[in-house]
Amino acid sequence: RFATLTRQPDDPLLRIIGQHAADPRARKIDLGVGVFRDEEGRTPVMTAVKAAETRLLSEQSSKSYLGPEGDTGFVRALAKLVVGDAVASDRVVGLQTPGGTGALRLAAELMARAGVARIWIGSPSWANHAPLFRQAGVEPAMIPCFDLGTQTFDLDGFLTGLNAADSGDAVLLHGCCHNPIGIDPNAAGWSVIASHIAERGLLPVVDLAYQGLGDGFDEDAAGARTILSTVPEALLAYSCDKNFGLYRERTGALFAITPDRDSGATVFSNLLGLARANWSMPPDHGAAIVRIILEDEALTAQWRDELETMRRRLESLRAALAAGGRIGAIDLGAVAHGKGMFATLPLSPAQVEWLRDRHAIYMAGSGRINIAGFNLAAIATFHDALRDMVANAVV
Ligand code: PLP
Ligand code: TYF
Repeated sequence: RFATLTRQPDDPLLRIIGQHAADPRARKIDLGVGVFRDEEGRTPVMTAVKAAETRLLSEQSSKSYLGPEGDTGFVRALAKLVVGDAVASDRVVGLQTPGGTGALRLAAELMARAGVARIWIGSPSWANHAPLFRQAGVEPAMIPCFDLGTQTFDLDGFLTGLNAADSGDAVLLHGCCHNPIGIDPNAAGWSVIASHIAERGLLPVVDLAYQGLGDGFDEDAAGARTILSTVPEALLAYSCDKNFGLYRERTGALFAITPDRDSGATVFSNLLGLARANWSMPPDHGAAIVRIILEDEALTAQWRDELETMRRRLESLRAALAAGGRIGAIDLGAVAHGKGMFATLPLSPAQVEWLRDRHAIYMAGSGRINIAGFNLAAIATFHDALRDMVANAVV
């Protein structure tokens, strides 16, 4: 049986972690995998998370099963925070999932069961999106809609691409801090996308994995809320893994917006059944931490404060990177248009490889950089390395 299988490539992004770790050069810079880092390059446990964990350790009285819906207090608190009053609460159902990835996977399986054949995705997108939907039986259809030279999102190109969609198809939207480009629609753009989707009877699937790391906590949910308040049905996959720094704890949720309470109950029963057949129940620890934080005013304030510090760090690093201006064909100034952790520079695979070999700068083969991997000294090194690349006519 196993002889029929062929060898699969490993995740190129996760491979960079190992390559960087094995590099003996002291000045090496890791701009690879998308995790937040502080000025010293660490990805610390947030102090609000530590405090909640301490409380959990002393107060948790049982580890007995919960159920496929996970921690309902977590789901309720998160719904309030994310959906806000964009949609009447009797039109929202949700459940805890193993991270944003688990939420997306569950969304995909629900869509497949509901007869959604295709999902339209602006390209490039997070490398896991297309395979995840395809493996669940929903065919991804890519719409190229970013210009790396000018670091802009081509709204018209995206909408034109959507004209080929059939009613009943789905559309994937990055809620904020687009991965891998860093460029989101503006408020007017979100409104246009929302009405376009509603008019054509498409199902929006919003992937919100970086709330609070872009313009601000509520600002970052504004696009998602515009979509949710415009359409009868929608899915929202949420990840707490970046904005609570929980990564390996696999903390997320899937919300469905339904036309009414009755259809919500049907959708919810399907989500519970799919979750049960996948992972039975989600891992508890991360969601318990988030619930403790969100149900406590002081801890919430502390967490929001830490998140804001992280957001500001990204903002100032991005500005410092952009201050490099034009280097050869690359206009670094344009990365100032973006927000969040990522930007994708117009670099060829050969240039990415050259920067790694010559200057110990590690980034995804696509030219995507994790801005949190910098500090001010590393940005100066990066600017110099790009100038060196241009001087050596590396293309
Ligand atoms: N969606 C996007 C756009 C992401 O960048 C990520 C990153 O990991 C995820 C979803 C998945 O998040 P999680 O680690 O919570 O599964
Ligand atoms: O894009 C990133 O870097 C993050 C982290 O298989 C990530 O989303 C990368 C690859 C992967 C899972 C998470």
